[in-house]
Parts: sequence; structure tokens; C-alpha cells
Amino acid sequence: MSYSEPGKTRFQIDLRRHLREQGICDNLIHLICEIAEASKYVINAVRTGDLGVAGTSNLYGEEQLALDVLSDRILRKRLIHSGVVCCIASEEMDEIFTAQATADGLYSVAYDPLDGSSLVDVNLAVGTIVGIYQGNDLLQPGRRMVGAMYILYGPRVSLVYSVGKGVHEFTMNQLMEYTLTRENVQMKPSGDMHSPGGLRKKYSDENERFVRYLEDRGSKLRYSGGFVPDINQILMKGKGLFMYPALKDAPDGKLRLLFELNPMAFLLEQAGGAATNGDMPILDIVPEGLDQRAPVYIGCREDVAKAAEFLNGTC
Ligand code: FDP
Repeated sequence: MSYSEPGKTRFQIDLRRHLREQGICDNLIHLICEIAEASKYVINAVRTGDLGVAGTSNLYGEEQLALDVLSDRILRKRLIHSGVVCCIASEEMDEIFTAQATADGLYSVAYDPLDGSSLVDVNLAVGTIVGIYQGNDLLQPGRRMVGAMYILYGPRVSLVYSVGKGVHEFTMNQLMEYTLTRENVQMKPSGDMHSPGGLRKKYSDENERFVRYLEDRGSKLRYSGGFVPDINQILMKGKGLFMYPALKDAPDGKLRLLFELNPMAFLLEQAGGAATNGDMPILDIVPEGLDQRAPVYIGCREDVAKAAEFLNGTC
């Protein structure tokens, strides 16, 4: 259903009301609303904050920007004080932070506070990615998530979430409220756009053949360099495939399972798409550590299946 037909008066459904209609528990509603509140401070930091480096590096040895550190702090504080979170981990932290010793009725959250932050200085879109688990175990397959969401800081700010009952998009209005713009987003089985991450000269022959196959099929290149806008494009257009494969010098690719891949795989599957590492669905991978990476092919289910066929030699 569309709530944005031009020329018609719209009845605006806000995020909290929509969450209530999902029949989920109050703690989960509160948690998602708290993350939405935190995102208002993150967008303010992105728009007006210091673009310099923080002088520190993260778990992966990557230089942190002042904005990475600030966004992490904004989310961390909000989550800790939410009263409904027992554990948190983020791409910018070295270890799991325990907010409350008890796990009863509480959630654990894995998040990337500002994905694509290297694009902020050139004014391209970036985003926050969040995966939510029940209890205090963050090292479990993504399929056990009870919710996932991202917030995209582009020319407009949008929030896309799922609690296992479809994928829904909200857009920030002039009062900084998130109101429903698309409900039950659905992916087509196959598409004509692809977003290939990583240096192509470092691709294996199988990956190179797969990309040539897509190009020969007439697929258009649509790669922004930011995982959140690239996935948002695929979800909202309902078509396309994003890949960040194993590279010759990076056998697990670049993207992080807990903070980036699992939440996006959850959303794509909820919309009728798919996500694989080439061997198995991303959501079935059992994480061995917070910093685990995985190759990824995510988008329309037939295109993802075709990628796996090229990789396992049946195509
Ligand atoms: P960034 O390093 O700018 O934070 O995982 C981070 C990420 O960006 C993704 O947002 C993006 O899809 C990918 O890395 C881009 O990597 P390449 O520059 O290697 O294509």
C-alpha cells in the first residue's frame, strides 16, 4: 500500500504506531524507537560535525573518523540507558559491552554506527545498520535475530525495519518524525542492476565470469561505495544484486557478518530476496567472533542463486 500518492491527503503513520500494529512486545518497540531517536543526533553530526580523523583505530586496524567515534557514542549511550538492552557490540568497539547482567526479557544489539563513513567528506550517502537478538548471545546465526533495521542519511533520511513481518520504510519529516512511506517492500525474482564491490582485478575467475555474465545480460552498474545506500537502492527498486566477493588477498571479502551482512540479509529475505556467501545463506553462518567477515551476494533470489552456480562451477 502506498501512503504517498501525489495530490491526496495523507494520513501519516508514525513508527511507534506501526510497531504496535506488529504485535511485538513493548520492550522491542521501545528499543527500535530509541534507535530511531539516536539516529536524529547521528544525522545532525553527519550534517554539521567534524570531518577529521579521531586519532584512533578500530578492531580491524582501520583509522576511525571523529564521526565514527561520535556516532558510536550516541548509539551506545542511548542503548545502555534504554533499560531493555543487556549486551551491545559495534564495529567501532573492541569487545562486547554488558549493559545489564540479566538477560530476561532484554535484547542484545550489534550495530555499525556509521557505515561508509569514508564517503562523508565527499557528501555521499551513509547509514547506520542494526541487528537485534533476544537475550545476551550475540554470536549466533543471523536467522535468530528478532529484528533488523538501517537508517540511511541521504538527501532524505529514511529508516527501514523488519521484525520478521515484512519490510517497511519510514521517512523523516520536517518535524524529525519517521512516518511510513512504503509497507511490505517486495523484491522481484531477478533484476537488471548490479553493485560489485572490491577491486575487480582481485576477483577469482569465477567471480569475473559472473560479472561478465551480468554485463552481457544487460545489467547496469549501480555502485555508490556505501553499503546502506546500495542495499536501499536494491530494496526500494525491488531489483538488483550487490556483491562483495572473496578477493585474492582477502578470502573473506570485506564486509562484516555481525554488523553489516546479517541485518541486511534479514531485511532482504523478509522482502523475498536472498543473501549467500556462495556456499550457504548468510543468515545460517555461525559466527566465531565479532570481527568475522564473509563474502556476500545479496539481492534478487534468482540472481543470488546464479552467483552460487558460477562459484560452485555448475554454470
Ligand atoms: P567504508 O569502508 O567506506 O566504511 O564496510 C564498509 C564499506 O564502506 C561499505 O559501506 C562499502 O560497501 C564497502 O566498504 C566499500 O568497499 P570498497 O571501497 O572496497 O568497494
